[in-house]
Amino acid sequence: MAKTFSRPKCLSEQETHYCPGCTHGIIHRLVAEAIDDLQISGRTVGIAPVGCAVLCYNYFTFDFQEAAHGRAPAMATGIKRVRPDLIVFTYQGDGDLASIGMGEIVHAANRGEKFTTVFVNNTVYGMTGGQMAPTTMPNQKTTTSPFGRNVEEVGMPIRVAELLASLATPAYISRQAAISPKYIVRAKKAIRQAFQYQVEKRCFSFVEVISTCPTNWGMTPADALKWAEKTMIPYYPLGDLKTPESVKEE
Ligand SMILES: Cc1ncc(C[n+]2csc(CCOP(=O)(O)OP(=O)(O)O)c2C)c(N)n1
Repeated sequence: MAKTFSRPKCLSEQETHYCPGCTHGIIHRLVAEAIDDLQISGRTVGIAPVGCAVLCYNYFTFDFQEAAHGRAPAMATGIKRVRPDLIVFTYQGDGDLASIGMGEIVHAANRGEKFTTVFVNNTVYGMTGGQMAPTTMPNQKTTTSPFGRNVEEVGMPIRVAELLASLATPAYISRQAAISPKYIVRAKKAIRQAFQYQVEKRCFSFVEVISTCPTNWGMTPADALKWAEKTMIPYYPLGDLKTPESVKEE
């Protein structure tokens, strides 16, 4: 029988610690496939976040550096500026990137730093027990919004991709989803494209990936996928928000 699928070279054999139904593992795979495909593993450095993906350096075979909570863009800036020959990316959750680290990502994007960010939006702080994040949906129950996110008190969820796409400098801003095969195929293309732009020195490049957290959402993995599609995608529309071509047309 023909083998149609195998483990990307950039993924280690280590089993992940993620909960059943979590999409971090899928997104790791898409990153690994992109790095394999572009043949850049020997010069790639990832910056791990503080969050559920804190141990992601165990799952990739290329180099990784751990950053303080939300500070991955600062570390990526330093590494890339000192070693512009390296391919540098940050991998960050919504608590890490859109809460404590919001200032870091906005300024790195606006400076046009020559690295790539993979932003995993699962609407909660997964690692610490499912607290409300800037991306939590209106009326969504979390451990710190037990009656649902009250938008009168805390405002509407932040659309990070749109916010960064409003800046003049970044080259590539995209939002994708890892919640069903049809979306994953597109997410794979966008993540590869984001790294390709970095290889071509066209940056800042950024891909938000709509994700799930069945454990903290209190749902089965199957229900979490359905909820993400029904509730998140209408508010967080998918597709490229900004490309180097769209910048030229402005
Ligand atoms: C300075 C600092 N503040 C707070 C924390 C606690 N903390 C650890 S992970 C985390 C949030 C992680 O959520 P997210 O970035 O959405 O990633 P996920 O776990 O959902 O993948 C927080 C607040 C910390 N480790 N360091």
